[in-house]
Amino acid sequence: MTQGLDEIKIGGLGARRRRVEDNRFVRGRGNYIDDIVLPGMLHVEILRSPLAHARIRSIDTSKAWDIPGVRLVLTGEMMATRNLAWMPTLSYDTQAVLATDKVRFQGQEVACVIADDPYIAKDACEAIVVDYEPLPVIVNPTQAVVEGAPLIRDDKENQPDNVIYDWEVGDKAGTDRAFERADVVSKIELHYPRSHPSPLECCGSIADFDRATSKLTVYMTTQAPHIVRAAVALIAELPEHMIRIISPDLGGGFGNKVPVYPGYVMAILASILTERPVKWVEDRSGNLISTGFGRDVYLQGEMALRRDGKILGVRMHTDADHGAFFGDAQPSKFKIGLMHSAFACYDIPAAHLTARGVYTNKAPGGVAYRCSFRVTEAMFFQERMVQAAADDLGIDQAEFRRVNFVRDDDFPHRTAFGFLTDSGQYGKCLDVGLEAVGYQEFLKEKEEARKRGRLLGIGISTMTEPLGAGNSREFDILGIKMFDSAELRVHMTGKAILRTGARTQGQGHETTWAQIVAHELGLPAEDIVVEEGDTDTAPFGMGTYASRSTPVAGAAVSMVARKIRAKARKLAAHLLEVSEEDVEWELGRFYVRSAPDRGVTIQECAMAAYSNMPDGMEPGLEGNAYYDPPNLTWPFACYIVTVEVDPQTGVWDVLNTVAVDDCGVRINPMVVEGQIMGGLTEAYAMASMQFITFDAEGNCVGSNFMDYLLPTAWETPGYELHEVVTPCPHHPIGAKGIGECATVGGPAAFVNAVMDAIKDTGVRNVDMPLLPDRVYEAITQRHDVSGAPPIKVDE
Ligand code: MCN
Ligand code: CUN
Repeated sequence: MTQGLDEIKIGGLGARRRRVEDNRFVRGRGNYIDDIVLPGMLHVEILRSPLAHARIRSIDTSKAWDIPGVRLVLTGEMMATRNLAWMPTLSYDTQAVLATDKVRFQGQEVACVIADDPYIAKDACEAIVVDYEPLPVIVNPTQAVVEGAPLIRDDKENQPDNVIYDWEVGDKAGTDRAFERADVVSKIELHYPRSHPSPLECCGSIADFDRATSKLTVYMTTQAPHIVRAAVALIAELPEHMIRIISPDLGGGFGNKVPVYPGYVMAILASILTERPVKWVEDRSGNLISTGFGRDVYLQGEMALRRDGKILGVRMHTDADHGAFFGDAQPSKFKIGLMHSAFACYDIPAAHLTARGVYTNKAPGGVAYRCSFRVTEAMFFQERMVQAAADDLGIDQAEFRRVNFVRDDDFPHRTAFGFLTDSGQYGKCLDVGLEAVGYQEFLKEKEEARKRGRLLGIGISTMTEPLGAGNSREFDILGIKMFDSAELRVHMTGKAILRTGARTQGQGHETTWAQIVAHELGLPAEDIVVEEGDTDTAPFGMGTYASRSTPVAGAAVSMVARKIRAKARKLAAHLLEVSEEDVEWELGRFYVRSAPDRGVTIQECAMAAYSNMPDGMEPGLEGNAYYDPPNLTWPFACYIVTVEVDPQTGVWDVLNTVAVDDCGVRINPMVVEGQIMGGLTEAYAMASMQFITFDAEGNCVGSNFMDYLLPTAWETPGYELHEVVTPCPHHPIGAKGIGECATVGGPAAFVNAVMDAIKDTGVRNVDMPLLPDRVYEAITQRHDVSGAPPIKVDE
């Protein structure tokens, strides 16, 4: 008879446990960067460039210095004396901290003021006089490569043009042959517009250099505190043990808090120079205009098709607009990130991708916003291409996908671009989705409606995406390998503290990691406190992005708990006076195999570790684990959206959204569902309303929440969620990542639905956001509508 614990009751794997961090968040008791006030703290404000491209003739800061309360005014020239005017980026480029020679995008940092309060600093910024000589501006890749285009990066040697890279992957010859054999070739051109993570909390930091101890403590809104410490140690050559990075509660990250921004560097230098703590908190326009954006990629896609629906080959060419500095925060050796994860869920004989990256006069960024390093673009392009191909063949879009899916018995599967996928039930997910949305009935309803002049549409998006960078063989940042870690300390009363190298930004790690420990050790989840984000206390880890926490740090949590259980087993054998081989485990308890009633709880083992250990055993019950995943995890998703488009106005309403997600074993189904709903909302926002672009002068249009809209509960459609569980074969508890799936796969479902509704017009594409006027133009003018900048502004 078992006496093991009920796993759900103790908050283990699968429990819909309420998020413990919400105890403070919903009460307004979070501890965010702006809540932290240190004695004697000064404040930084940044002066930003009004022009997108201009030579700096001179900067006069004298009036700013005269304002009472101003402690320091920094310019690029002064940063240069400390060798800090430029900083390296994670993509082996350089980025200006404060401009010296030229400004290269609107909003670029030109000078900063450090003062007693932020208002004085702001006023003083306005007293700085900068003499600019305007230069011609580039806002899209076409302009960047025309003959005679102005050279943006004239600071660099060996950079004769605006091209950052030309890169390719796949089998060119095989793909060419596939196109020769094709019955039908389907083509489409798309632009995935610039989009912005816009977490509710903007970026900020407090640098606190203590001259007496030589210790530099930096509180900072970062998703990856250890990488920042490593970067400061390796690049600024400060001793690593004298640097402490603390990432306090984060008000969302969504990728925006991965890059290192000039403001952080300014605050650090200012603190060293003034010997006072220095705080920098960014305002909303500063965030939208200058920090890491997502996408801004163009696609020319082609598919070679057999008449019966089989895909024979895929050709993709992408042009990526990186802005003025190549600052992609991505750890792979692939120039265009994981773009070539496209088509991983389809069984395709040959594929070839070429990618070009260019400099433009826009803020740098490129791989931030719930993206897993350009997987968002990859899956959007993939699913838009798939729908166009099904239409070109006149085949049902669901059937077309089914015909081409990798089959359940075909794993592990090597994709046409070389990734190894390991598990999934793609057809089943699609079936669940079609059933839930009432596919056949909807098609009939759509036909009926059409006869009465109403435009209904249905969009499908199915995809498997690579989540969880590393492994360390293929992924590194500045040479540091992509593994992660966990450290577990079980106290004598059986309560415990767990620390990991990840950094939650709202994903719920404080709740879910405790559930993994509960699953492995039978300690109730509420007895485990989880702490992340302080480099002085947390074990080394690469942080949270690319939905890598569960695949990597989460796996480390399992592994460290198993180490603890192995030691506890020895303690149990000692307490039960039997040999270790005679001890069995059930959740929360060891017992004697031949006498199951004789047992000890995990808590009794913990007490023994401090009070009654066997001779020769090291006291205490704690350990750590570093986990290097053998592969990425490959969750699968099927999103289906139905819409009605008003032909009189171009306004479209979502009728129904069905999501079927397979992220393997779910640690906390409620947290997973929250991730999916949030992700779908971001997908809907990008597809329908989020507008940030540039005019011909390089003015950023939409760097405020009047234009760049965040959907509230009022606009957000309802979602119907379903699940399929295909455990990950190489993860200790079978989990796959989920944090980005719906943002990655969602947009194509919304756009496909609208395009399906207006298919009769012959329009192949309207670029996101599908604003009513764009849809209206497409319907009435019967042509594609591009969203590529520059936009025309009224005279
Ligand atoms: N989870 C689970 N079962 C699984 C997979 C995940 O219960 N099979 C839980 C995890 O325990 C975790 C959450 O779901 O609590 C997300 O896990 P995971 O997929 O591992 O993603 P990360 O924790 O690494 O989060 C990163 C991911 C990214 S890259 C972006 S961008 C994003 C996202 O998470 N930013 C977010 N979701 C966000 N959600 C919030 N609230 N705020 C952000 O800034
Ligand atoms: Cu690309 S955004 Mo998330 O990986 O932090």
